[in-house]
Amino acid sequence: MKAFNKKIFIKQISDNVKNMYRKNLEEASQEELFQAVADAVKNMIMDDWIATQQVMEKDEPKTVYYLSMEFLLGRALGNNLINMTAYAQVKEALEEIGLDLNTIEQQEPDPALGNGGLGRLAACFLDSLASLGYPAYGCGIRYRYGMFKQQIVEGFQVEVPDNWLKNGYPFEMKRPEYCYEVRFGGHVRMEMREDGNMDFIHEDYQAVNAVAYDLPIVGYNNHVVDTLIIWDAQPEVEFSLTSFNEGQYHKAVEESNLARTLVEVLYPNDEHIQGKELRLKQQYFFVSASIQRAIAKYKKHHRSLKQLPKKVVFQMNDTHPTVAVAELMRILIDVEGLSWDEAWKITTQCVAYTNHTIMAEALEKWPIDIFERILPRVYQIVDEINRRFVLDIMDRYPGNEDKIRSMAILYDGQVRMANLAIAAGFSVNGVARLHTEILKNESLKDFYEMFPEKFNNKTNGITQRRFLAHGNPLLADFVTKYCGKGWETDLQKTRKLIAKADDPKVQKEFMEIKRENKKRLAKYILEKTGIEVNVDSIFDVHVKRLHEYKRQLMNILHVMYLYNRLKDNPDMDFVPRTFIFGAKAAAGYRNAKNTIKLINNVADVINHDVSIGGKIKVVFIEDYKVSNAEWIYAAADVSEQISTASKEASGTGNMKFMLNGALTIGTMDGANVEMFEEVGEENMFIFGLSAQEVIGFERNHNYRPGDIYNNDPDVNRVLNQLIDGTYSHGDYELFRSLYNYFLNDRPDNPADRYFILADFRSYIQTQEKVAAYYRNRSAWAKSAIMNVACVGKFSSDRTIQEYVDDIWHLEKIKVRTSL
Ligand code: 26R
Repeated sequence: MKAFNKKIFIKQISDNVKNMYRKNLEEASQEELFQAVADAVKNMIMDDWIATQQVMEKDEPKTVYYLSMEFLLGRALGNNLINMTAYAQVKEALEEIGLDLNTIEQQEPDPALGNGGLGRLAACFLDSLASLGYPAYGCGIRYRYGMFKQQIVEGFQVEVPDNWLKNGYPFEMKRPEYCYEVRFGGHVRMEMREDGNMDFIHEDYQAVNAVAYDLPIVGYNNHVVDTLIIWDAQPEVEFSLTSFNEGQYHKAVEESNLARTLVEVLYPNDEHIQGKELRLKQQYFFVSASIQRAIAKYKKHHRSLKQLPKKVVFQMNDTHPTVAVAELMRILIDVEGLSWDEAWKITTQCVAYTNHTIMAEALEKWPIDIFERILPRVYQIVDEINRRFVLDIMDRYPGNEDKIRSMAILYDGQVRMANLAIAAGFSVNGVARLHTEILKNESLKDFYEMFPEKFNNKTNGITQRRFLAHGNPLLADFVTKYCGKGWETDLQKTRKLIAKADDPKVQKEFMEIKRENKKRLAKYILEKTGIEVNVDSIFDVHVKRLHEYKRQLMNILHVMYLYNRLKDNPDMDFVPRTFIFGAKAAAGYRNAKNTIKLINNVADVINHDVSIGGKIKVVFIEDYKVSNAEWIYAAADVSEQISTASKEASGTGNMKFMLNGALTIGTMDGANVEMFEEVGEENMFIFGLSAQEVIGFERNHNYRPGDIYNNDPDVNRVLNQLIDGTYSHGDYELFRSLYNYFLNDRPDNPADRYFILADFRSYIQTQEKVAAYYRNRSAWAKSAIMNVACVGKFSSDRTIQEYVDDIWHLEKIKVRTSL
C-alpha cells in the first residue's frame, strides 16, 4: 500500500459515490457508502496484490493450495484495514466527512461460506499464511447462498437464505481467463494406443465451466496479498432458443441446470453426512478446477511434471476435497500421458490430509454406484488405487482380513474417503495433541501401525488480528500499552502481562475494559432481543454450532437447576449471572433444534420471573456468525467448552475467548488440554470424565445414566421438568424427545451417549467455584489477564509455521514496497 493520503482517499470516495450511484456523499445510503469505501480500500490493496502475484510468477516459489469446501471469512473491510495498518487513518478520514467506520463496516454482508470450526480455521490459516509471507492459494466454492441466516420465531429456529451477493461483493474479482472444464457422468471407452498402452476416452458427459473469482487475503503490514480462489460454475454453451438441434438442446438445458445448481448453496450440515449426490459434484467441481489451475500455472515454467512436488502441495481440509487424489492421478495419466507409477509417485508427494473429527457420523462415504455414475473415470482410478493398496495390506499382513476390513478404500459398496486420503497422502494430521493421539491409538490405529511416519499433530490456532486487533480494540490497546507493539505478528509478546497480572492498577484497567465490552454486547442484546442484562453479572457464554456432543443441553439443564435452587431459597447468596447462548442447528437435526427451543423457553420463564430479582438471565443470540462473535468473545467472563471428552477434535472458540480474557470452564478435551497446560490450573476450571474414561465406557457398554436419574434428586428434578410442562406452557410432549435422550437405551443409540449425567454433578460443583471466584475481583482479574498472557501458543501463526516446517516446506516471499 502506498503511504496513506487522506485527501486522495476522501476524493475517491466521493468520486465512487458519484460514478456508482449518481449521488453526492450526503445523498448516499450507508450501504452505498460501504460500497464506495470498500472499492477505495480495494484500490489501496491492488498494488500489493499485483506485486505479490508478480513475485510468485517470477520466482516460482513452492506454493500451498489449501483445498477446502468451506471458508468462513467474516467481513473483510475492517480486517483488511487492520492488516494494512490503515484502520485508524481511514476511520479519521471518514470522520472528517461525517461518516462512522463502524456503521459502514456493518453494511458488509458477513460472507459465511462455511459452517463452523473447519471453515473458520481455513480463514484464519489464510490470514496467517499471508501475514507470515508464504505463497498460498485458498481454493473453495463461490456458493450463491452461504450458511443460512437464523431467525428465532417463538423460540424455534427458522432458516432464511443468505443472499450475500445480492448487492455485489466489492472485494471479489472475476477472472474469466481462469476457466476450466469439469466433466460429470457419461462413459469411459478404452482404446488401445499404438504403443500398446490404453487410452481412456470419456464420452457422453455433461460439462460445466469453472470460472475463478479471486478474493485478496491481505497480510499484516508486509505488502503480501495472497489469493482465495472461489469457483463459480457456468454452462459451457450459453443456452439459446434457436441454434440447437434436438439433442444439443437437451444437453444445453441439462448443462445450464447443472451449472446453476452446483454452486447454489453450502450444505449446512456439520459433522453429519447426508450423502447427497450434489455434494459429491460440488467436491469434484472445485477440486478439479483447482488442480487444473495449479498444473496450468506449473506448466508455464516446466515441461515435465516430475518436479511438481517441488512446486505444489495440496492440503486437503478434511475428507471433503479427497477426490483430489484421484483427479490428480487422472490428469497426470490421461492428460499428461504419465504412467501409473510415475503419476502415483508425484501424487503421493503432493497431497496431505488433515482430519478434523472422530465423530462416526461425519466420516464421508459414498455409495460406489453413485460415485461411479457421477465420476466414471475417477472411479476407475480409485478402484485401481484400492486394488494396489489392498495388495500392499495383504503383503504386510498376510491372511489378515481385519486389516482389509478396516483400511480398504472400497468396502461394503462404499468409497471411504478418509481411507483414500490416508493411503495417498504423505501427511496425516490431527488438530490438537489429544485428538492426534486418539487418531493414532483408536480410530486410525491400523493406519498408524502401517504408516507411522505419516502421522503428525498440528494444534489449531486463531488469528489475533481479527479476534483481538479488530474485535476488541480496547483490549488491543491495553496489550500494546503493557507489551509494546508487535503482538500482532508475535502473540508470545503478551507474556509480558504475566509480570503485571498482580498489579491492582492493571487489574482495574482490565476490568474496566471488560465492562465496556459487556456494555457494547448488552446494547446489541437489547436491540436484538429486547432483553435487558446486568453488565455487572457474570457473562457466561456458550457459542458454537449446536451439536449434542458440545452439550448445550447440559448447560441449560444447569441453568434449570440453579433456577430451582433460587426458587427454593430466594434469599440465598447468589452471584448474578447472564447465560448467553448462540448456535445454529443443522436444519434436519431434531435434538439440536429442540435444544434451541428449550433454551428459549427456559429464557422466557426465567427472564420474566420477577421473584428472582434478575439474578439469572438467559439470552439466546440469534444468528451467531463471525461478525457478532467478535463482540461476544470480547464481552465474555466465562467461556463454556464443555464437550464430552474425546469428541471435540480441537475447538478454536476456546482460544478466542482465552485471547479476550475470559476464564474457561471446560472438559479435558481437544485443545482445552493444551490451554490448561499453558495457563495453569489456577486460571481455568476443569471438570468431568477424561477422554480415556469416556472411551472406556463406550467400549464396555457399562454406563448407566438411569441410575443417576434415579439416585440424584437434582438430576431427577430437572429431567422431570422437561416433561411436566414447566417450560412448555403445560405441554408434556414438547421436550419429551430430549427427556428420552437421557433414558432410552437402544443398541445403536445408547442412553445419554454424550455422558451429560455422568458429568452433571462435577459441572455443578465447578460452576459453584466459578461463582465464588468471581466475588474476588482481584483474583478474577488476575486470572483473566493470565489467560491473555498465556495465549501465545494459540496463534494460527504458530500453527501455520508448523505446517510449513513439517509438511509444506515453503519459503517466504518478499514483496518490495510500492514506494
Ligand atoms: C461430511 C460433512 C457432513 C461434514 C462433516 C464435518 C461437514 C462439516 C464437518 C465439520 C467438521 C469437520 C468440523 O468443523 N470440525 C471441527 O474442526 C475444527 C477445526 O479443526 C475443530 O476445532 C473442531 O473441534 C471440529 O469439530
